[in-house]
Amino acid sequence: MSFLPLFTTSMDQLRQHTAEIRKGIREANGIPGVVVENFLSPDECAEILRGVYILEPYWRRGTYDGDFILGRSWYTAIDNREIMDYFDEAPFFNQLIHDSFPELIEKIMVFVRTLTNQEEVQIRPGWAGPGITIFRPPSCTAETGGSCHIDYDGISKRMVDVPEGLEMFSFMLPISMPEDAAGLYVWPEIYQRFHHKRYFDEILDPEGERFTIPYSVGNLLGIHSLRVHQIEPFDGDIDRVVVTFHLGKLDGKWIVWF
Ligand SMILES: O=C(O)CCC(=O)C(=O)O
Ligand SMILES: [Fe+2]
Repeated sequence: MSFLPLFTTSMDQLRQHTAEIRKGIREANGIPGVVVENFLSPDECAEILRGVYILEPYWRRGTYDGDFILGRSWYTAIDNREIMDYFDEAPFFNQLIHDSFPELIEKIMVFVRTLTNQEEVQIRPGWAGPGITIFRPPSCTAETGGSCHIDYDGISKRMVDVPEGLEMFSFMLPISMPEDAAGLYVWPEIYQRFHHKRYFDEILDPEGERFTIPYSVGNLLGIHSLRVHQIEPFDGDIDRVVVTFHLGKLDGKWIVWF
């Protein structure tokens, strides 16, 4: 198989490898993903998880029954026809998440500044920043896995269709994981190699060999946003809770959103 193994690093080592990582995860058949080990400690994850449950009254529904979001995400806004709500609620949720998890947000911003070699990286103006997804079994997502998709959230159709040079990455930071699987399937090819049925509500049917990226609580995983991927099905009764955000260079500026 021509797919390279994951690129594993730590926050201490990240600075030395930023160019290699950004180039490698952009390439078809390149690095399938980068993992920053021990991005959060088990105690930090447990503390965040407690906060997520305290904030349950603020959860919004995800795409399928049993899927929830603390914060806002563009794809659920599209799926649930809540685009106006997304922009109305983004400032509130950005503040809530910042106030509830200040160290988490600080760590994420240090990480994105380091990866991009920028002194300042902002949340995309008007948009929602990092959010927290909660997938609660039993559910469709647990049983069959997520949809097989790319993250074209908040970028133009042209960027999706002509992705050469597109620097956009999706990051997933698991803070609670079911015992039985729940990682991510990824495929070697990136999106342009696949058939495009509809711009939104894409169902992709990749042909290449699938690669499984196991999730580990506290390890941050990044993939190119246009790499085809899918949540692995999972079992048991533990919620699958993941902090998620996109990092992209749009109009020459690095920004974060979800
Ligand atoms: O939760 C995950 O592991 C990935 C979710 C995902 O693919 C997404 O939010 O676009
Ligand atoms: Fe995704």
